[in-house]
Amino acid sequence: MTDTPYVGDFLKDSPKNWGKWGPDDEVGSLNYLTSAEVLRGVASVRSGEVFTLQVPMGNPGGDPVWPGRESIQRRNVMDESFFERGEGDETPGGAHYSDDVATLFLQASTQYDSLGHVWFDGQIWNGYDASTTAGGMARASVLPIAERGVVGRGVLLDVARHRGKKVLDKGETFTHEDLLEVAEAQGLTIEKHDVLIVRTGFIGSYYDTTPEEFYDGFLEPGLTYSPELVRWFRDMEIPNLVTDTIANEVTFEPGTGVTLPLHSALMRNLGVTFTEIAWLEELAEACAADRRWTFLYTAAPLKVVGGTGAPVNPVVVR
Ligand code: UVW
Repeated sequence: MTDTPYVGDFLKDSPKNWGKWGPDDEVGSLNYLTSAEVLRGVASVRSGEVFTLQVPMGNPGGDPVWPGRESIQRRNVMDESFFERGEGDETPGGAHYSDDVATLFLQASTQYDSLGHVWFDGQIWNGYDASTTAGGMARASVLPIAERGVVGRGVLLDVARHRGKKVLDKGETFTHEDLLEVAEAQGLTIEKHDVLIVRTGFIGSYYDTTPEEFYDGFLEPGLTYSPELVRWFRDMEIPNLVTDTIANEVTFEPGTGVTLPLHSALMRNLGVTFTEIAWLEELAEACAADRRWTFLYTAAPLKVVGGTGAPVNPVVVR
């Protein structure tokens, strides 16, 4: 027996945006990113510096993934060694080439979750029946997000730097009020429709330690649920939450032990898109160096039909 409440009871009074963008919507709060929001993002560009936010896929030391998932398995099915063995695919003109094939968890790198990724009470985003997830997402897959693309003003909230740490502790939490405190300390005003990019240092720490140490007692730092936080996301009309953690929130809600309740409260109920495992180290250094925390954020996950999520390499222009 566990005392952990059922997530549906835990969130029974939590607000929803279901129906707000019509009965067929599959991109949720990305609807807030209108052309005017794209131009607001463009207007924040000053220096033309470019940053890419994906972690490498297939790092020799492994990739940071949610326990139970695996790093990409990539192997060559054509390369010079095939030609040396006389097994190469010789073509007229004689040029050689390489080819490779990969098996991957679509959520085992920097990725967008589809809005239908997590659910309870038999309903996913916008009230679609959870049976539509069977065998491939017939509703609210990652494809509509990929087709739309995500472009707007991004703001970096460097919680780790604000707390004077290279990386937050395992299980260390913060709230929307902490984000506002970080913003104030950074001299930044979070505006409606900003893409929130939150740094904990956690993904960066994967590369500084061993997998054994990283996964020991797996408990990520991150945002923690409160009704006020959910209302703040709703009122600020936040389209996209991006973090340098695997799951964008503290692994278990500290008061109850509920696993990842913001996936349900923000993604399922409000349609906030989640971008996880973001690489933020160089971007954070640049922002801290000239104390400019706003930029153009652009991203488009791969167009995987029926996908629960898909890898992405977001591009930021400062
Ligand atoms: C889980 O699905 C557990 O996490 P994520 O949203 O990080 O893929």
